[in-house]
Amino acid sequence: MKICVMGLGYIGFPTALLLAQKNYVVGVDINEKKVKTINKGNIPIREAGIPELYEKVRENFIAKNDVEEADVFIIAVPTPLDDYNRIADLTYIKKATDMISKVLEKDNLVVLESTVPPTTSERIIIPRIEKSGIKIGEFLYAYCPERALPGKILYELVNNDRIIGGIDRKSAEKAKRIYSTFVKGKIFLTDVKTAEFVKLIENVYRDVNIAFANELAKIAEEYEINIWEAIELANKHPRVNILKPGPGVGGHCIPIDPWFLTERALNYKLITTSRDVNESMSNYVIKMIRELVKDIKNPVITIWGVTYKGNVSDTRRTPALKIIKLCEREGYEVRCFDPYAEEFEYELLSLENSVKNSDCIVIVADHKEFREIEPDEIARLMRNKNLVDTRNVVEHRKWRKKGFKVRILGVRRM
Ligand code: SAJ
Repeated sequence: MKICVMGLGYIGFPTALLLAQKNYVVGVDINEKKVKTINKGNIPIREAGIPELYEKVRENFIAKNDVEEADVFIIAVPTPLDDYNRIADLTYIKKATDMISKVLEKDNLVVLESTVPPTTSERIIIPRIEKSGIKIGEFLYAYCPERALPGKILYELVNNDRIIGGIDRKSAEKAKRIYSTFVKGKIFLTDVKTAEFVKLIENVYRDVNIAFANELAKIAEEYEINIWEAIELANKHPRVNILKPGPGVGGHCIPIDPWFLTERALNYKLITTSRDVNESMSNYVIKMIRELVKDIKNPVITIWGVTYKGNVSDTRRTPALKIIKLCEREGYEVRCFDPYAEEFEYELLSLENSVKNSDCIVIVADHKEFREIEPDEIARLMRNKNLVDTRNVVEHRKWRKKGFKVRILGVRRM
């Protein structure tokens, strides 16, 4: 089977390689530099197992800037949020659809993987493809969302169960045959609109439950309870799984997908209120910092971890950015250190330079490396020894023994 995968991002590229194990795959991306880099064997994605898989399948895979005839087309391009209007930006999907329409033939299968508001396939994508003169039914269409966790993408693309929504039974079955060439998890079939809806509610479930944990953290501080201990104990209940509080919700999915779900809905309240709770966490973190440095002239604040979550290099929609900008609004000087981030709006310093003469370290992303840092070497370099831990990452007793004032999100006591 010849397959064109449109979009060689953190999902499209691994998916193309997995398909290339049993098919001939043309990976299509409008970014010429990315195409050249990939064909030279330089892998643009830092995910375990990708370089090895590329070496294994490179005979069956090539990256190109333009689409060509194929049996199957898979669209895995980004769907950003139009922040001002809070609606999905379908520009990239429409561009990919128009490229496919130029070469589409009867009996081809078109698969959409990108996250979209429910009914987008039937209202927008399929009619756009039909402008090619080939009507739905003459070509097949399915919606196959991914659910791979950044940091474990290859493993999860293979082992997670998968939902496939077909515009008709024939489309669903053909898409299932294609994905069965690499998916070891179970594959469940449904219709297109339900599959679009399922993808969104998986992520909105997470946003709402993170908001619940964040609200509990604030309430626990009022009662002077340690929220981390309380959640751990509550989760001993066989049917309770409260998530973790944090400085906010980042990444290019969880903070966005709620708006895709509500875009054409009328009856919602909890979903957008949860968004407000999660967005309010950066303000809460600023209050924690302000309390610690209020008697210091021209405080220097050190941000450890600028990625959107621990142990990944992605900084898209990271809560760290808003915290940094709010620190600057307070008149603080800000310095950043992150062992994973490759590019960021602010200069990324070495660990040592990030804390030299600093007055307060703020842990924002929960990188595992922060747990190993010895406080005594840090204490010697700092001007004032304050630590705000928004992720309950470090061993606080060790830091307090070295003279640090430690403020943990969800724990009132210093
Ligand atoms: N976060 C918390 N507390 C938690 C869990 C997460 O504050 O208990 C924060 C993280 O720090 C991060 C944000 O939420 O800033 C999102 O992180 P995440 O791990 O919840 O989600 P992603 O964006 O890395 O991946 C999610 C996953 N969806 C679900 O777990 C339901 C993944 O399976 C999806 O494939 C991915 O979104 C996507 O691309 O849709």
